Amino acid sequence: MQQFYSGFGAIIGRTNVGKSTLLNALAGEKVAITTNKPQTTRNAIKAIINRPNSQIIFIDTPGIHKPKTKLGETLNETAFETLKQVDFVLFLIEANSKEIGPGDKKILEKLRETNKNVILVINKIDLIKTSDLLELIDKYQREYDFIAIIPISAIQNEGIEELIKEIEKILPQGPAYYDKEEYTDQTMRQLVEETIREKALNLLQEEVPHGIYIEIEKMKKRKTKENEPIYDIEATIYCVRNSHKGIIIGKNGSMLKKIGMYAREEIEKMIETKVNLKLWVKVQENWQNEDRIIKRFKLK
Ligand SMILES: Nc1nc2c(ncn2[C@@H]2O[C@H](COP(=O)(O)OP(=O)(O)OP(=O)(O)O)[C@@H](O)[C@H]2O)c(=O)[nH]1
Ligand SMILES: [Mg+2]
Repeated sequence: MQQFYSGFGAIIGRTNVGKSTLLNALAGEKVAITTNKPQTTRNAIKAIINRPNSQIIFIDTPGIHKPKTKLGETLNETAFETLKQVDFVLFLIEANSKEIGPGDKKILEKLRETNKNVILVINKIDLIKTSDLLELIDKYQREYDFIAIIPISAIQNEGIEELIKEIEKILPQGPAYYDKEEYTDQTMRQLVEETIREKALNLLQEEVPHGIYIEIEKMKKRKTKENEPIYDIEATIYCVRNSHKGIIIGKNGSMLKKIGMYAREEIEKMIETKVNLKLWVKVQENWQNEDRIIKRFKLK
């Protein structure tokens, strides 16, 4: 009988380097939301990839950054805790960075502590000339004994197959941990919350996006008069200031309408059912420091 291989791998890196974009490229599906704003990812999110002789479970993690709130500290902790639970690590950096900054130094320190198989993945090579990479590679090679160094462009799907091949070389023998049909561990509720957050993050500017979180109040399937299935979904966008609430609602409700429209379109595609989406906005000033709320971003 042919051998089967499987394993868990964490994707770690500073915020905004493209970890979630890489997760989606590896999965060939949209599993995690991605935006051009830092600190987008707030949970360790799994994507399950099935190959003929292997199953690889990738775990996307929140980006490492200098925390300003308890939420920020929790996000960093979640990322570093994930490192301990995996068989291998993809350490993601940006091709256009010149130096090893404090965030990457901290990550290298944690990698040395956990002593895992680490692949250095250099993302966003579409932004540079490949010859410029040599210096960066040299700097990182002095810091850690990586099992491989792979340049990629997650957004252009470049280098992804090479990366998977490299991972397959180090996968231990093991069973398929998840059903072939499963592509993520997120619940439908989480996927809906994240979709709304992505649309809000994309449309909002400056400090407003960092201060929001989404809560689903209601999600119920029913039949329309025409006997068609439809989901009624009600969700609240929480923000940290009254002025932010005004911005999120927008003139005559125009911003909230836009967020709702984009989110509804994507949710409908995702669950292949019509959706009636109602959004509310509420202020909860200090939620980023409240244990009751930020515990949902801790590793389970
Ligand atoms: N040019 C270029 N941009 C990329 C590439 N990969 C990701 N990006 C962009 O980088 C930004 C951040 O991407 P994310 O995938 O959200 O980054 P992340 O590391 O998950 O960020 P956090 O969740 O905040 O830690 C987005 O605007 C992406 O479109 C790439 O290969 N090339
Ligand atoms: Mg992310």
